[in-house]
Amino acid sequence: MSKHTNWYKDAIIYQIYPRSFCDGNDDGFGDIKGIISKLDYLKELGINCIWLSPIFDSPQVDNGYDIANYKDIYPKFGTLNDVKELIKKAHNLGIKILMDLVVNHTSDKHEWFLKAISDKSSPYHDYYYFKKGKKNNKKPPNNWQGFFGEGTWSKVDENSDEYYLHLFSKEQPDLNWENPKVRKEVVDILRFWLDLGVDGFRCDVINLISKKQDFKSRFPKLILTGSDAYINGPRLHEFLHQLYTEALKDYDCMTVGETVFSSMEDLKKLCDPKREELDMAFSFEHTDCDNYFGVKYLKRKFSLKRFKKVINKWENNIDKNNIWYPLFLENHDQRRSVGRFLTDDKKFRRPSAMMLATSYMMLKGTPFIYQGQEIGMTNAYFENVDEIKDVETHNMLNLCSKNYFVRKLITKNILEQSRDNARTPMCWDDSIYGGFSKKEPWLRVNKNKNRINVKRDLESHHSIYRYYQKLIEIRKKYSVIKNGNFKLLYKNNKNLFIYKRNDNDSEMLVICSFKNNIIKLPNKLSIELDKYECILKNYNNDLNYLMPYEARVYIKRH
Ligand code: ISL
Repeated sequence: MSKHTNWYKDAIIYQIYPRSFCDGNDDGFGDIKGIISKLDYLKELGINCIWLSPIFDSPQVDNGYDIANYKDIYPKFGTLNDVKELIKKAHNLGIKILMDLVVNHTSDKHEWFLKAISDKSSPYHDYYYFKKGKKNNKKPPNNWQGFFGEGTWSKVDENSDEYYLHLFSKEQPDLNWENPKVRKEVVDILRFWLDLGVDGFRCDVINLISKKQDFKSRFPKLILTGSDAYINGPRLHEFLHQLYTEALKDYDCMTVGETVFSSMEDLKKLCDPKREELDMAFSFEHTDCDNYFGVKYLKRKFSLKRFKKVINKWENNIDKNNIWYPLFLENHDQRRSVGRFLTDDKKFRRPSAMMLATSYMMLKGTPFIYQGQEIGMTNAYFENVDEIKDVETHNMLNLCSKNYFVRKLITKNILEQSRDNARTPMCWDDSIYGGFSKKEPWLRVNKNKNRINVKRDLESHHSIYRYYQKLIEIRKKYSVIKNGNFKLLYKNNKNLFIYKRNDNDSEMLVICSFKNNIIKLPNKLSIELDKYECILKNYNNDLNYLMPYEARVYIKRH
C-alpha cells in the first residue's frame, strides 16, 4: 500500500538555487546556513515547500547538476548536519523539503566513474555507456547530439579505446539504467534521503534515463539528432515504476519530473496515479511560446494567443485525465519572467510582475515560485561573456568560436539567453553585494540591486512580495482554485488573458492584461462585473478599462 497522501496538490513550492540565495558565512557562495536564516521570510510569504537545486558534493561544472557523491554535501554549502537542521527547522514551520535528484548522469569525478575508467573489468564499467568509436576509433560511435551544443561522446583521454556517452557536458557521463545495479543504487539514494526526512524530489531530466540500445546514428536534425533514441525511451515507465515500488511508495513523499521535450500524451502516462510513476512533471510548452522547436536561441515573437492555447489545453487535461501538473514561469534555466511574455521590466515592472503572478497562480495545479520572482527580479543584462559562468553558455560560444562573424552575430543572443540571467545572487538590500554576502559573490550582483531588493520591496506600497502573499492566501481560502474547472474566455483576444474557475461553491474570474497601454474591457464582461466581488487587484481601479498590465481577481459565491 502506498503511503502517499497527495499533499503536493496543496503545495506552494519555492525553488532555491542555493549558491545564489543567501551566504551564511560570507565566502561569496550561498549555503544551507543562509537558507536556514531566511526560513521565516519564506514562511511569511506563505509557501509550504522548498525545492533545493542540488547541494550534493560536486565539482560544480554544471553548478551541482554533476554529482560526485549523492550522500554528502558540497562543503561550500555546509554539512549533512546542516541539512538535518534545515529539515527540522523547516518542518517545524510546516515547510516541506524537496531535493533535486540528478540520476540521468553523474559527475565524471564520481567514484563509480573513476573506477569505471581505471579498470575495464570493474563492475562499475557497466554503470555507464562505453562504446568503441567508428573509423578505427577516430570517430564517435554515433551522431547523437546533446543539450549543451556539443557531441555526446568523449574519450577519457587521447589513447582511450572507447568513448562514453554524455547527453550534457563531457563532465556529466550518462548512467546505464539497463544495469539493474544502477537502479538499485538509485533506490538506495532515494531511501537514504527519505529516511533523513526529506519530503520528495524534483527529478532532473528524468525522461532521458532509458535509451534505445541499438546506439545507431540517426537522421540528422537541426537540433538533438538522436533524441528519438533517448527522450522518453523504451523502458522509462518500467524504471520509474521500480523507483516507486522499491522506495517512494513507503513514504508520504512526492516527485515532480523534469521531462524535457514531452507532449501532453507523454505526461498523461508518466503522471497517471494508477501507473505509480511520477506525481507530476514539468512541461515547457508555455515557456517555449517565444522560440521555435523548444530552442531558446531560435527566438520567436511571443504570442499571447498561442500561450493561452497551451494553458487551455493543459488545464482541461487535468480534469479530463485526472492528472496534476506544476505551474511555473521561472526556474534556474529560464530567463526572468518580468520583461518576458510581452511584459516590461522597466517602467511597468511592478504591475508586470504582479500580473504575471496572477495569470498562473490562480490556475489548477501546484504553483512554483523561483527565488527572486516574488520581488520582481530582472535579467542580469550581461554585457560581456566574461561575466558569465554557466557551462552551457560557454559551450554554445565555443561551438561558434571558429567563425568570427558567426560569433559576433550570435553573442548578443547568447548573452540574453544565458541561464545565468536568473542565477545572479538574491538581492536582500542595497548594500554592496545586495545583502547576499559581504564578500564578492561567485556571479555578479544585478546592477539594479539598489532598486530591486527585498528590503525596498517590503517598504513599497506596491510590494510584489505582499501581492504574492495575497495570491497564496487566496489559493488557501478558495477551494475553487484547487478543485474548480477552467474556462478560457476571449481566446482570440491578443492582449487579454481572461478565465473563469468554477466549482459547487463559487465562481472565480481572473482578468490579466498583457498590454503596455490602457485598453477597454470587453463590453459583455464589463456588464457582468457587478455580480462579482473583487478580491485582488494590482491597481486601484475598478472601471471598464484596464491599466497597463492590470490584473484583477473576482469571486462570486453560488
Ligand atoms: O537549460 C536548458 C537550455 O538552456 C535546458 O535544455 C536544460 O538543459 C534542460 O532543461 C535540462 O535541465 C536540467 O538538467 C541539466 C542542468 O544543466 C539544468 O540546470 C537542469 O535543470 C543537466 O543536469
